[in-house]
Amino acid sequence: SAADSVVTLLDYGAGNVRSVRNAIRHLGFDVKDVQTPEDILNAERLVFPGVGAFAAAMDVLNKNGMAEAICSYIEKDRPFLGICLGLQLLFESSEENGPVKGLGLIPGVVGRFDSSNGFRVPHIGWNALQIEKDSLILDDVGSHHVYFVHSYRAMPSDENKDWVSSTCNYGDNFIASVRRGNVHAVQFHPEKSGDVGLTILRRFLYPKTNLEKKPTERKALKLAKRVIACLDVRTNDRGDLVVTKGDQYDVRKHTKENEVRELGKPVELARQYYKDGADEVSFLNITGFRDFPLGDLPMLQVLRYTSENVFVPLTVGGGIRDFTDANGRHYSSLEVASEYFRCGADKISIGSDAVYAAEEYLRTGVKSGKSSLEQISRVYGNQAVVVSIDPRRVYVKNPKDVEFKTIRVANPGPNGEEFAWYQCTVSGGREGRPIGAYELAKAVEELGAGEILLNCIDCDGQKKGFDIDLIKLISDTVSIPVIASSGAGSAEHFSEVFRKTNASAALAAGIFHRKEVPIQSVKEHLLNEHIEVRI
Ligand code: 1PR
Repeated sequence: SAADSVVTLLDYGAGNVRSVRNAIRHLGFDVKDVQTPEDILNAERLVFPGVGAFAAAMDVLNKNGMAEAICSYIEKDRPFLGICLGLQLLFESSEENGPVKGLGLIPGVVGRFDSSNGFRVPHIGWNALQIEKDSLILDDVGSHHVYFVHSYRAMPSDENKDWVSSTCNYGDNFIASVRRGNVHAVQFHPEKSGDVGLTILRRFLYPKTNLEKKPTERKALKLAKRVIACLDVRTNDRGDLVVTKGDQYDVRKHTKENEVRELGKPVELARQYYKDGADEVSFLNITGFRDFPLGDLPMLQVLRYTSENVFVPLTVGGGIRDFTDANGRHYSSLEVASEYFRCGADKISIGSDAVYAAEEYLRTGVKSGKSSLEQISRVYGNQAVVVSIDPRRVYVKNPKDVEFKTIRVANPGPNGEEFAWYQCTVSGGREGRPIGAYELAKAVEELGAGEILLNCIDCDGQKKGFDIDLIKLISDTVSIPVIASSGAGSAEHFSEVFRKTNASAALAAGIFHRKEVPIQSVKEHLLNEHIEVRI
C-alpha cells in the first residue's frame, strides 16, 4: 500500500533537515510532514531529526501537543528513529541552558562534554562506535566511522542500560545510540555519514531485508582527522557560477582579458569529491562581501542540488552579515544563514563580519549579542558556526614592536626577521585590520564560534605546505576544532600538519581541482602514517 513507502517526518523548522529528507527520498520513500499530533499517532514510521537547542525544541513540542503524542507513539513500540537532539529529547532532562525537562522516556540527564581534559568541544567529526548490544540497524557499523556534531551528550548508567545499544569514546564513553524494540535513536547523523549512514537508514526503513554487511579492511578506532575539499565559488564575467582558485587570493589569470580562473562547476565537483571520500565539502562564496548572498540565488540552488546526493556535511560561507537592499528592505544575518540552512547547509562560515565583531568585543569588553556570529550561534548552536580567518603574515624584528601576539617563525623574513604576527583581513584579503589571528581566534571562540577555518593568504595556492607556525599557534590557543587551510601541495603536507599541530581537519582546494593529488591518495598516505582517517 502507499503507506508502506511513506516516512512521517517531525520537523519543527529549526535547522537543516533537508539532508534527512533527501536521504529518505534517495532510499525510495516519500516524506510526509507532521502537522498535528494525530499525524504522529497515525504514522507508519516516524523520523525525528532534532535540531537546534534542547529548550527551544521542548517548548515547541509541549505547546502543540506533540510531546504527548511522541511519548504514546514510542510507548506503543511503533517504528521510531530519533537523530541527534532527537535522541537527547528522549531523556529526563538536559543541562543545555537548563536544567530543562525532556520527554522522560529514558532515565538520565544530558550534559555538556568536558573540554578540560583536552578534548575539543563541540565534538565534530567522524568517530567510531562500540556496539553494546544487538541494535539491528547498526549491527556491523562498529567497524566504521560515523559523523557526529554536538556539545551535549547522555551517559550510560545502570538505569538506562536496557536502552543503550552503542557508545562512543570522546573523553567519556557517551551514549551513541539507543534501541528498544522498534524504537531507535542515534546521537550521530546517519544522513551525513556517507554510505555507512545510508545503510543505517535503509535498515530502519526496510527492517525485514537481510542485513548487508559492509566489509572493512581496517576497524575505525577513534575520532578521525578530516580531509575537506573547498570550493571557492563566484560568478565569472559571463554571470555563471563557477569554481575558481586563487594564488594568494588573486583569482584572475593576468592575461590580456584578465579573466577569472575556472576550475569546474560547483555541483559536479562537490559530487565528485563526495565519491572520492571527502569528509566534508565547503563552499565559499568569495564575492559575498560585495554582492548580497540572497540575491545570489544560484548559490542557494548549488546547495539544494548538492545536498540531494552528497551525504557528508556541507559548509557555506561568504556574505553572512546584516544587509539593506536597494529597496530599503533589511535582512538580518540570521535570515541569510537560515536560508542557507534551509537549502541544505549544515554549517555556515563567517569571515569579514566576525572580524568586526571581534574588534568591537575587544574594544568594549562586552558581548553585545548582536553580531551575526552571536545571533546565529544562539539560534542554531555554536556547532553550526564556523569562523573563517584570512590572515597575512607580517614579519617583525622585535616582538615588542607590535601590540599583537607574535611568534618565532621557522623561516625568517626577507630582512632576517625572526618573528611574525598574523594580520586579519576582510573582504577577501583586500583590507588588513588592526587585529591578529591569535586575538581573533580567542575572541570568536568566546562569542560562540564552534570551529575555526584557518587560512593563510601567503600560503594560499602555493603548494608549499600549510603554515605550521600559524596552525600550531591557533590550535593550541582555542579549545574548538581548527581546520588547517591554504598551501597543500602533496599528501605529505597533510600528515605534516596533523603530526606537528593540533588541527582537527585539513582543507585543500587547488590540488583537488587540478587532480594533482586525489583525496583517496591523501587518505591512504595518512593511513600508512598511522593517522586515523575515515576510509
Ligand atoms: O568575508 O564573510 O564574506 O567570507 C568570504 C569568504 O570567502 C571567506 O571565508 C574567505 O576566506 C573567502 N575568500 C574571499 N576571497 C577569497 C579569494 O580567494 N580571493 N577565498 C576567498 C578563500 C581560501 C581557502 C582556499 C585555501 C586552500 N579561499 O578557502 O580554499 O586557501 O587553497 P589551496 O589548497 O589551493 O592552497 P565573508
